[in-house]
Amino acid sequence: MELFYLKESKSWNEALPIGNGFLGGMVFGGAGFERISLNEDSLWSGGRKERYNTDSSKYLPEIRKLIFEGQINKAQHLAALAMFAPNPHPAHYEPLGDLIIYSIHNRAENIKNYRRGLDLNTAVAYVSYEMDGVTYNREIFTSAVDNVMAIRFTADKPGKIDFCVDFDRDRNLDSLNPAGNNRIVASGRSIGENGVSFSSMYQLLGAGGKIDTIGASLICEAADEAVIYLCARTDRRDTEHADWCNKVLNNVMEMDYEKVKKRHIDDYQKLFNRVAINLGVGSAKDSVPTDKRLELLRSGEADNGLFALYFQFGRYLLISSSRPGSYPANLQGIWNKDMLPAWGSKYTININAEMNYWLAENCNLSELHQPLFDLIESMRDGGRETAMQMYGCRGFMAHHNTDIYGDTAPVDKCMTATIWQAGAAWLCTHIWEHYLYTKDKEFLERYYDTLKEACLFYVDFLVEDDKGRLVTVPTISPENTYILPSGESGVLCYAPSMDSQIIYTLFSAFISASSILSKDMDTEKEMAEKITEILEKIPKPEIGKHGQIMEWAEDYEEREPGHRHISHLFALYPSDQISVSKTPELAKAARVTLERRLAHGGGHTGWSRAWIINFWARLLDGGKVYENLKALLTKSTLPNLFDDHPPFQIDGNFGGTAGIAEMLMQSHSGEINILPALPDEFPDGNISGLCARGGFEVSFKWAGGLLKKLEVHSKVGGECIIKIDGKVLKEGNDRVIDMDTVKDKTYSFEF
Ligand code: FUC
Repeated sequence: MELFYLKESKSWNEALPIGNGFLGGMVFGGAGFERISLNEDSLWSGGRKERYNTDSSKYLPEIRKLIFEGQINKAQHLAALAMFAPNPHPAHYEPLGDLIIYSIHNRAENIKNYRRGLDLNTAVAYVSYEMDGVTYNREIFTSAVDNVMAIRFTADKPGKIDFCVDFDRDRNLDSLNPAGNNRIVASGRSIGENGVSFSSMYQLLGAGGKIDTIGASLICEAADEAVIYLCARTDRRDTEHADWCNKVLNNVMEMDYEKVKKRHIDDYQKLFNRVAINLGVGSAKDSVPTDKRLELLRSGEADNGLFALYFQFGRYLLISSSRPGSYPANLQGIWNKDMLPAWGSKYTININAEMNYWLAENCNLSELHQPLFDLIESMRDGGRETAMQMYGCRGFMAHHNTDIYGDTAPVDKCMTATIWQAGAAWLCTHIWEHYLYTKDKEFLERYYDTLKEACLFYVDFLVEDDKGRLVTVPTISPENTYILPSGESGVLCYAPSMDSQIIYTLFSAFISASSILSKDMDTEKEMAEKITEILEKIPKPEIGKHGQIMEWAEDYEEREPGHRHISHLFALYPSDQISVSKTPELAKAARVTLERRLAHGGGHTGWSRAWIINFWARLLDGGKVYENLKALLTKSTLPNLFDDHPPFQIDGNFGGTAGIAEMLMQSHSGEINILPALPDEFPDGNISGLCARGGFEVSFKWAGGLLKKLEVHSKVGGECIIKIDGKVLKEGNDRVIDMDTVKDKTYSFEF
C-alpha cells in the first residue's frame, strides 16, 4: 500500500499529500530543493457576510406564477434581479504558505537511486537518494496527536546533512521572525475584511554539525541527522495563536523523534487498519512506480492492485483531511495551492461536499463524518434567516454552496446553479445515514431538531401544482438546461425530480427518527403527522418518453444529454427510493438514463464518473462498474492519484472509493448484499471491516467469482438480513440469511 515515484515532482499534481485534518502538506520531494506546500484548514478569506437579496420574498409569488404559466425567460429575468445575491461570493480557502528546504551541495547530476513515496500503512511520506557515495533519507508526516508536521533527515555517513530552511507566502505575510532556539514564526492574515490571522511556527533540531539561524533562515551544516517540526494555528480557534504554536513545539521537544513518529503511526493505524482489501492478481505491479502503473492501465494492461491502492488512498485522504474538530474536507480536501482557487475550494453542496462523505460510514471511518455535522450546525442560524428573508419560510435552508462561516445565501450569478434551496436538506440526510450505520440514539436525539428544521422549511416552501401535488418552485435541476416545446431553453422550473427525491429522503428520515426517539409530545406528533401527510403529495419518480427517469416535472428534452450532473438519479444513489429489488421498473429506467448520459459523453469530470460508478453498483452491473472505474483512473486521475475535475478536486477520490465499497457490499432497502456487482476482472479477493447499515462490520473472501467465507460482526445487536446473489454461490441460487444477532458477537459462514 504505497504510492512511489522514481522522479522528483515537477508540479503540485505530482506532489504527495499528508495531513491530520487541520494541517496539510504537499510534499514535492526534490533531492536538493524540497518544497512542502502548506495548508491550515481554517485559513479562509475573511468574515461572515449578510448577502441575501432583500427583494426576494416580494417577487416570489410573481416568479412562481410566471413559471407555472411557462413564461420561463421572464421568470428567469426577474429571479436574477430579485433573488441573486448582490454580493454573490462566500469566503474562499487559502494556502498557508510554502516551506522551502534547499541545499547548496546537492547537484541533480550527482543524484542516484532517487525514490520518493507515500506509505499508506503508516501515513509517512519519504524521499531517498544517493549522492557522492552517501545514502540520504527523508521522512515527512503530520501527526494528529501532537499537532505537528515532522520532517526528518538522515544519512548513512556522519556529518553529511546540509540545508537551509525558508518560508514564503504570496500575500499578506506580515512577518517572518526568529523566535529563539532556532525557531521561526511566520504570521499574517487571509485576504478580505476581517481576514483570519495566523501563526505558523517551526523549529530545527540537529545532531552533530551546526544548527543556526541567519536572518529568518534556519541553517543545518554537516549534521548527522536533523528534524524540523512545524505547526500552525489561526484565530478561528485561538486568538493567541503564536502562544498555541509555542506550546505545541515545546511539547514535542519533550519527546524524541521516534516517539513522535510512533504516536502518529499508532493514531493513524487505529483508523486506517479497520479495513483491508485485496482485489487479486495484479499485485506483481506493486514494484512498478505509481505514475507508470497509471500509464500501463491506460495502455490496456490489467492492474487489480492499483484499484485496491486507489480505494485505500481514498480512505487515507479522509483520515488526513477530516478529523473530529476540524472543518470538513472541502473541494480539495485540505490541499490547495492557490490564493483564489477554483470555486473557492469551498463546499459545493449540490453534490461535491456530500460525495466527500459517501465513504465515511461504509469504509469504517464513521467518526470522521463529524466535521460535516458541525458544519451543518454552523449553518442553522444563517439558514433560518435566509429561509425567512428570501422565502418567508420557517426552518433552515441553504443554497448550493457554503463556507466555514456557514453561508447559506445564493452563490454566484449563475442561472443553472444559484436558485436551488435543497443544500441543507441533502446535508441533513447524512445525519440519518450516520444513525443507520451506528444506531446511536443519543446522536439522533442531538440532531433531531436539525432534521426537523430542515423539514420545516419545506412544510412552508412547497406549493400545490395543478395536479394537486406539493412542489418546489422556483428551482433548478442542478445544473442542467431543458428545451421547451417552442425551442427556447430554460433552467428555472418547478418540481425537478431531484428536489422531490431529496425531500422524500429527508421526510422519511424525520418520520423514522421521530418514531425511534418516541417523540410523543403533542407538538412533535403533530409535526410527524404533518410531514407524513405532505410526503404523500410529493411527486414520485416518473418514466419519460425515452424510457428514462424524468429529470423535470415535464418530459423535456435536455440541452446537454451528456451533462455531468445526473441529479434525477439521487433516488438510486445515495438514496434507495429506487432499487432493483423494490422498484424494478424504475431501476430499468435509471439504466436508460445512465446509458443516455454516457452515450452523449457523460462522466467527463472525475466526480461525475465516481457517481456513475455508484449508480452502476446499485444497478448490480459489475461490468459497467469496472468500465467506469477504469475510466476514472485512466481519464480523471493525476499522477499523485488525486482526482482531476480538471483541475484537482477531491470528490472523485472519495466517490470512487465509496463506489468500490458499493461494488463489493451494499446495505439498503433492509438487507445486506454481498458481492452485488462483482466485475469479472476481480474474480479473487477479500475485504475486511466494511460497515453495513444496521451496525454490522462485514468481512468476506471470494475466489473464482464465488463467495467462500463471510464474517459478520454485530456491533449493536438486532436483526440482520443478508442476501447473497446466486451468481456468486456454487449452487447458483440466491440465499438469504435472516438472523437475530447479539451485540459484540461475530457470525461466520463458509460456502
Ligand atoms: C458544481 C459542478 C462543477 C464543479 C463545481 C465545484 O458546480 O457542476 O463541475 O464540480 O461544483
